[in-house]
Amino acid sequence: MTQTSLVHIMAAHSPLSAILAEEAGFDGLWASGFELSALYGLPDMSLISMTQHLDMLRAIAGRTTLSIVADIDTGYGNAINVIHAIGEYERAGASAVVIEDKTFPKVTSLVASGRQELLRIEEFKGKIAAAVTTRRDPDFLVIARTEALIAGLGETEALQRAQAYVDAGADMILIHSKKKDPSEIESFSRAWTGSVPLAIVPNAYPELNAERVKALGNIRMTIYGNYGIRAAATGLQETFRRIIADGGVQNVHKDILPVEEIFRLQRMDEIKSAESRFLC
Ligand code: SPV
Ligand code: MG
Repeated sequence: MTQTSLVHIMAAHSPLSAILAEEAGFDGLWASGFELSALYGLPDMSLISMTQHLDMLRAIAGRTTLSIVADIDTGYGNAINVIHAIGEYERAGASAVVIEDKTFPKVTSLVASGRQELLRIEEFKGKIAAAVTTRRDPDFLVIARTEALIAGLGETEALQRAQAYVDAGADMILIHSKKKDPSEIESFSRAWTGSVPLAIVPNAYPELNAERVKALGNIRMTIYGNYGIRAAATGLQETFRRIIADGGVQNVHKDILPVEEIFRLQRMDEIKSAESRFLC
């Protein structure tokens, strides 16, 4: 397969983070389960409900023109739950879903000694086939994510699962690794001869940049999976600590966005012109 393009997808945990991602020039958004869980102060372990995730996705879709890739974890249950979820996510404004082959409830992939249990291949194939059969828009992407490397089952199992999921109708394979360098991903990519492209989430191996990804030739999507919430938490943590240390906001105010910039991001100008037009 020859590389045609690489899309850069930024995680969004709120409409504001989505607006900032769009302005920065990303190609699309990742409605990340990890980021939304963290926003609620919770670990990413199937604690956030589908309704909570959908509500945020709808709010994001209302404030951006970017396509949204929905991280629907395990699909909230079995193939029947997936059928329900696909209808909901398509209606909510997602352009794609990623479903992972872990058991429900899942444990976040990158945590040390996480309990990583995978579904039987046949059962997960049923979930992918259910998603593909349910979608209304043929361009709505069903991306199958295998956690075989995360579970320590090795490349042969990961390749076997990925091919089985393509056979079930998956449009793309997301291959994830928690190794601290990209060797597992690069090796998988070189070994992959399947008919669909790959997606990756270089959280544990950030040195796998666009240039290296393009050189591999079959990765079409890079998802920046936890950078939004980490950047936001960095800003909040530093600012809050400074205010306590300084005994006020007299220093910190110069180093954060002015309120006028927040007005711009809120599109206050549109409201002002509507006020002068319609508030008679
Ligand atoms: C997410 O952002 O929710 C992901 C990526 O699924 S990771 O947290 O690295 O598993
Ligand atoms: Mg996730």
